[in-house]
Amino acid sequence: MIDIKFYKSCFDLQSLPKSLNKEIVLCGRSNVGKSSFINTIFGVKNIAKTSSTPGKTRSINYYLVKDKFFVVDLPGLGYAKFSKEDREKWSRNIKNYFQSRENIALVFHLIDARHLPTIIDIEINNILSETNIPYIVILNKIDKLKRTFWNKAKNETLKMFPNLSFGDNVFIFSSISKVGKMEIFSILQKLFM
Ligand SMILES: Nc1nc2c(ncn2[C@@H]2O[C@H](COP(=O)(O)OP(=O)(O)OP(=O)(O)O)[C@@H](O)[C@H]2O)c(=O)[nH]1
Ligand SMILES: [Mg+2]
Repeated sequence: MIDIKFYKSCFDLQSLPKSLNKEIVLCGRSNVGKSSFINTIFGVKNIAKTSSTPGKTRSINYYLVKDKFFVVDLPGLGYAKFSKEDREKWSRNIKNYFQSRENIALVFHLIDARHLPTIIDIEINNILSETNIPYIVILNKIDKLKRTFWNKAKNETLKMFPNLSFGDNVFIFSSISKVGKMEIFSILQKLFM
């Protein structure tokens, strides 16, 4: 188990902690498994609260790892009912976040491996590719796909985001089967630990 502590929850961009530490940021649609990803990677049971109801994480939650770097769980956009206005507001906030935080070292963008990237995913990818922040796309919940469909999921993602490459900045992952955990963990280890 890695030394990880809850640090702070913020409900607006004004109350963010000073960006003293390097940050790893989790983003993606609501319910895609961001909070579970944190628990899985750091080998903790439920430090990041998860829920089968979309919209569990409503605040920006900071976790401090080894007293050295932040892991940041961004709220996802609830996928059931959202208006164009909701999406625009959410997208502005996310953009603001990425542009204003100086110490973001890496962003994980989680996508549901079972579906084509959604409009929200395309939006996130656009925002990220306009910044200089390194980011990794995670095809999550791969346990829900039969192995024979894994290549299809990878290829469809790469078709939509041709600037990315598998094994470099695209990985498959599952919090259930732990596929991909070692690969991601070793990336983090090289960067931070
Ligand atoms: N099968 C499967 N289920 C998963 C996986 N990761 C998360 N889940 C489930 O998906 C649901 C949502 O997980 P969360 O980790 O709460 O998702 P989130 O992205 O943090 O959601 P919000 O906080 O609402 O944005 C929960 O029921 C999890 O148990 C996975 O890899 N495989
Ligand atoms: Mg969450």
